[in-house]
Amino acid sequence: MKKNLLLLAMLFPVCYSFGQKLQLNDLGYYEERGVNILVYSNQYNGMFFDEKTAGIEMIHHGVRTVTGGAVRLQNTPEQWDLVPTVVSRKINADKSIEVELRYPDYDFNSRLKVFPKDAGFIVEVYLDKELPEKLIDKAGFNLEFLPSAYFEKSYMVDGKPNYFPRYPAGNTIVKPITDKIPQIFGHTTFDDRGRGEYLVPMSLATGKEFVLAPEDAERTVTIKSETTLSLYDGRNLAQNGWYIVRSLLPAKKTGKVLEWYVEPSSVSSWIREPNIGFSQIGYFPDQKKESVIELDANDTPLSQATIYQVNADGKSMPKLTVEAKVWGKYLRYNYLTVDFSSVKDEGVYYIQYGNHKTNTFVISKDVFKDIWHPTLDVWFPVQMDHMEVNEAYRVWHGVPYLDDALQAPVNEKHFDGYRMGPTTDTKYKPYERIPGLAVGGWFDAGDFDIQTDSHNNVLLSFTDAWENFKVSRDETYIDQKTRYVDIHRPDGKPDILQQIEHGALNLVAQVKNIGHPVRGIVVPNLHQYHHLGDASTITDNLPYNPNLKPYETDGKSSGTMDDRWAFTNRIPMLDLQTAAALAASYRALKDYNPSLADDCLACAKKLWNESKDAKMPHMSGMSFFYFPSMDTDAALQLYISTKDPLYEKRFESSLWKSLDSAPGFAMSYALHAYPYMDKKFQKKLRPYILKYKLAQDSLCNQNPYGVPMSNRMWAGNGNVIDWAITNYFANKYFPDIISKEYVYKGLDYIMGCHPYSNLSFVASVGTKSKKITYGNNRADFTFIAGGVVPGVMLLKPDFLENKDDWPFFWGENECVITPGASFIFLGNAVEEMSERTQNTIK
Ligand SMILES: [Ca+2]
Ligand SMILES: [Ca+2]
Ligand SMILES: [Ca+2]
Repeated sequence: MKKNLLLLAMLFPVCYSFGQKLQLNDLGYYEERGVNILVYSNQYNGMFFDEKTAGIEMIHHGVRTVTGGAVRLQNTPEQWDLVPTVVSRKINADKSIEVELRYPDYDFNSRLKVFPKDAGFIVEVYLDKELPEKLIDKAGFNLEFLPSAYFEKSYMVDGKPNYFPRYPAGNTIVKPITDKIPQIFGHTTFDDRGRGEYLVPMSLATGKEFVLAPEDAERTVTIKSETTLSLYDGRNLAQNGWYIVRSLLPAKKTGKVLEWYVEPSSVSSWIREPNIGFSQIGYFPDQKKESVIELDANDTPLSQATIYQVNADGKSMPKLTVEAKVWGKYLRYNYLTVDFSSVKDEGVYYIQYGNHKTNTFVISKDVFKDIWHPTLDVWFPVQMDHMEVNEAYRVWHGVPYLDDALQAPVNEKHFDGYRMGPTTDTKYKPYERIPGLAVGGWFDAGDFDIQTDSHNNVLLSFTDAWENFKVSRDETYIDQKTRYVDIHRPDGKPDILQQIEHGALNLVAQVKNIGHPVRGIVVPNLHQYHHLGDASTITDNLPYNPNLKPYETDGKSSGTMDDRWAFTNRIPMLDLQTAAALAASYRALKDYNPSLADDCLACAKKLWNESKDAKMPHMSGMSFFYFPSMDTDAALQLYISTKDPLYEKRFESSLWKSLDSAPGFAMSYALHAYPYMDKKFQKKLRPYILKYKLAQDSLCNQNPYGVPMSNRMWAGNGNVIDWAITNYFANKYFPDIISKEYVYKGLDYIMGCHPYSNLSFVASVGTKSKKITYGNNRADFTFIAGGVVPGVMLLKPDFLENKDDWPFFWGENECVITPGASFIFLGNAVEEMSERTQNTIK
């Protein structure tokens, strides 16, 4: 019987389920071959609001294509539109899942009930009270479809055919703002130029039966309802919008007010392609080489894999056939490992597993030679604030933010997580100009704010790279005087020192002009914040003048409140972290830019001394994580820079305490201190390294990749890189305890041996790498070379994801400066390690 079905499936590739129905599984979602329906396994997030990772969602033949099944208040909700809170979620005895949603602003509750029926499922919406007056013609049930999953595909509405638009060009209408459901905190994503208007996208089609992608058995979804269904294109309002199918909820009705029948196609023979993980930069001859193969739960594991070598004549020869060892199950997939460490000859190779063949990779003594170049040569220059950045024929951006910055007002809750408490903690009044801030710094991520704590991390990484490896590479022209950066153009100065200078300039300006470092400097308007394009057009670059009207200018100033705000609440732990970063920068800069170096050290000491009087942090000023051992690093960096034993004493007392309570973080400080400390310190550290090794070994046995993958809402590549760096130092000083492999496997993971796909997570590094990242050019579905993405993110309960056809998931694809700087260090570290190995062999 099974054989016959298989035959049928082969004869009729568009082959719908043979009566299998969605079944509720132990993890609390509905499942059938190739289809998973999640009902609020993931909820909306109160920090970033609509992240397109919540509500009723579907994983369709291995790809998450549907999200946001919820009662929503707009045709095409944007990130900062109101999201419902989940009052309750329960699984009923009849295996239906019921969720109560609430919009507190409107005292509006609704209930969704989902249950399997026939070859699909039913969604019902219940109201216990009539729809509030203000939500009539606004509240509806929405289901969102990933545009890239439906590009170049067709749809049918009540039998009438059409195709999905590749680029948004639907109709919109203008409405008075009084009619609008307010966005969070009263902000608006739309720049109405003072006209009191907003936009409403019109539907592309309406009907009672929709069939999406009837030609593609892995993507077909049929939706039927007695209530009118409308299709919208969310990209008309926001580039990260999705295709949305929606039904309005009726006025003056209670009880069951809406019912949809949704039928996703299910290919009964479907098996996800194996994901054969390996390092896309290839392997150093003497390192361990292990491929991790990720298999569908329905796939039958093969017992072996073969490594082929590709010769100059184009012919491939099998080099090694080796056992594919069963690792076991992790989350939803099964895993095999293939160890081909014995292949050591330099050459071009690929892995063949059954009918699946990977792209090629190299084995060479030079594999680590230049992996960090794109990040330092291209990615960091493009992130440079207050500069024009040119690359050959292309201008990445003009000079931004010449109008920096104004004092942020008190009691302000900003949409990017910044907060101001009841005081400014500065001598400035709200909205008063703070002078001297239009200098240095980097765009923190895919957005364009200055985030001080990530600057501190970058300065510490860069100084580390300079001191450990004397990174003298010069491929960037950087002139602070004319605010001009030119990529691929040497200027006789080491780029890493120029970058340290650029970061330090902004931090020193903060401390000098404000008195202390600030949490961040960021645009005040939401319609500026989501900017995509040339950074120099985010503001008008003219200082704000309250005597002029909005959009009015006298040529020197303007009446438009678009200057960035400095969020100035004083945070003692940020002070200490900045003291560490500036104390370190002093050493890197002291011969290169002595006066800035002196400023760095003076600022570091000032912050350190003032921290003695510090009280508890203003919680209002914090929304990111700071670690209690922050004074450890400040004390260490000040000690290395000044050799003052006072700092050493403080460092040691703080370090050993932290090593006992939170060894993970403190270990990195201990190893950084190692070369500067005496034999007694070095001896005392040894047992901690032994303990550290045991802890890492047990941590790394928890998943098949052998690295500490994190499973939070922001994926964990930064952790993996930092872990590999700590292991680099541990190997350097305690090679008998921590082997080089603890460094290599961290790098292998970043370079492609990871779940979901086998792309390198650093854009343009390795044979195949991320082609789509959440950078400031994400609307063009492209990347900035050298950007490091966050990696695989866990969608609860068991789905790891890193999309490469949709750039807008920041938790998966947003390149941030901190891991970028760490990657430059790691690249240099493995290069140094491989040279050490070669010298030993000689
Ligand atoms: Ca930011
Ligand atoms: Ca240079
Ligand atoms: Ca301005």
